Amino acid sequence: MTQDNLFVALRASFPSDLKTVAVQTDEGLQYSWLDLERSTAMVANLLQSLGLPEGSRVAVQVEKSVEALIMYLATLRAGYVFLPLNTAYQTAEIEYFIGNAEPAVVVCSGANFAWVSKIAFKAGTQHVFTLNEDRTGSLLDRAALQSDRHTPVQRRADDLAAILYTSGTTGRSKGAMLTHGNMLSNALTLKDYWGWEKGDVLIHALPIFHVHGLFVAIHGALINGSKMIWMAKFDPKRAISYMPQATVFMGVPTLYVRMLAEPALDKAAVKNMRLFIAGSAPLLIETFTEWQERTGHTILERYGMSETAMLTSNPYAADKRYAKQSERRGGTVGFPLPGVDLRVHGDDGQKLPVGEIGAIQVKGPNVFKGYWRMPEKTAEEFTADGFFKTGDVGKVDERGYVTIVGRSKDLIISGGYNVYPAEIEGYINDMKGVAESAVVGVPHPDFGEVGVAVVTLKPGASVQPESVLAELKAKLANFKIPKRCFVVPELPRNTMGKVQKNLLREKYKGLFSV
Ligand code: MCA
Ligand code: AMP
Repeated sequence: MTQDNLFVALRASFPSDLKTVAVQTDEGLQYSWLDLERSTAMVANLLQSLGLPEGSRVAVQVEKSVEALIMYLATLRAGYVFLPLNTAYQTAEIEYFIGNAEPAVVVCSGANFAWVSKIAFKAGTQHVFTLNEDRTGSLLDRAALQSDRHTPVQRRADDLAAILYTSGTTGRSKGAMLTHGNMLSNALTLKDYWGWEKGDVLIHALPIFHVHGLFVAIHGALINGSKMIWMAKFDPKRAISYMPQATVFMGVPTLYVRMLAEPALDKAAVKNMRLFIAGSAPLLIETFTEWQERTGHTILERYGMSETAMLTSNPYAADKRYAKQSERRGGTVGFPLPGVDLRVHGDDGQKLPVGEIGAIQVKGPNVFKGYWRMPEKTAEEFTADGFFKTGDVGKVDERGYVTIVGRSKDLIISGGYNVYPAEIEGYINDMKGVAESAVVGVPHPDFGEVGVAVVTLKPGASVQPESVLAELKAKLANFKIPKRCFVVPELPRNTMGKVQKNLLREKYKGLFSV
């Protein structure tokens, strides 16, 4: 049997001198490649000592730290399935994910241990560890007793490596099952496509609960043996101050908008930088152009999903093997990556001619295995000939550049985080006195797009918009809370009785005057 464990491929790319720095933190701590090798061995040994069943899920809801990165790598190394959870998630959200995934191990912060462990034990989890930002907690205490030698567990390319929950248009989250093969193929493709070179240093500024920060950024650096400057939390001033020591930056558009607001961002500050990459949400052409003017660098925009990792990318440079063009075109997401088959289909299922707008469908070694324990949902999202329906609407021009023009799924992308209106509406509709609600996305200068809730009441009821938002805040992750709420007499409907969200979007589009 071949050894396809992703960790082994990442480990094989570590530099030959393991004593050099692999990760440098905001606090000035330095972790060598040897530290990563040994600490992941210790945590992997701890996991293996628990006698967990094959395919066990390891759910982790902790703040970003190098130890959280070690936890991820150790889970791969030990052959288990990593399940990252955003630290903004609250009780109801965690209850759903843990209940659905039934992890054998849960890792949370000490501060959340009481409520998280209660949920976990109820769901049958046997082991709950703590891991804090200051490198304390039972996980590291227990791992410290383990050997720092460990042989990575044998995995096949088709074995699960991670489950990433992505909300559904019905409001119920689905766990996207990604394999070792999915992630390794994507990492190798991007290493080549983005021209990673010896000596590259990545500023890691994103959270590590989602594809962008966890896979694209971490795998990108590790598979190139590149050092990471590890920011526990994004701060535009600090990010700019790291640029003289770095060469690559990856961010959601909001990070670029925030750095542009800093006077320190100029050509001198980015002199050492090789590449700026953006994704997870549409990059406004204004941001793209302003960045070009201020820094002399052209942001490379790419497009992906939790279910597929990266799908398309603007070119790094002219390369005859891949792209016909070397130009990074603002407003487009570039070309399908090598190995990715991307097509645009019409409503009746036929392939559309060049330039026409339709549903984006994809196929490739990076496309996930299906939704965790949802075979019907999985079947619905694939075409008969094996293409995954992305839910994004776009077109491909005559030169092959892909442009995303919208989404068929009702989704708001706020600061790079996905917010599903159906989930929020469900909570609002359950509130006392509320008849119904509609949550729509409107433009926002910082987050790109934010949610606005429009609510109607039951006859005789009196509910204040502030109390709707306060009640939501008590239940849901903070980034999902609509930024404004309006109580109105009725929602606009079409002749079929369907709420016309487009009219609401139009009505409220100037609220945050972009
Ligand atoms: C924070 N807030 C937000 C968001 N983030 N509101 C809307 N959208 C957001 N994204 C609100 C909080 O609710 C809070 O409000 C206030 O801002 C301050 O919170 P704080 O956590 O301090 O905010 P921040 O540190 O300024 O965070 C902004 C951020 C963060 C750095 C842009 O949202 C972020 O890291 N976004 C990146 C997300 C990401 O990595 N996405 C990749 C997904 P209040 O005080 O009222 O409570 S992967 C993906 O999409 C695909 C696969 C792909 O292609 O990559
Ligand atoms: P997620 O569910 O977090 O994986 O989000 C994936 C979605 O983010 C995609 O289906 C797109 O709608 C959106 N997305 C990612 N990158 C881009 C981009 N560069 N431009 C526009 N939308 C994007």
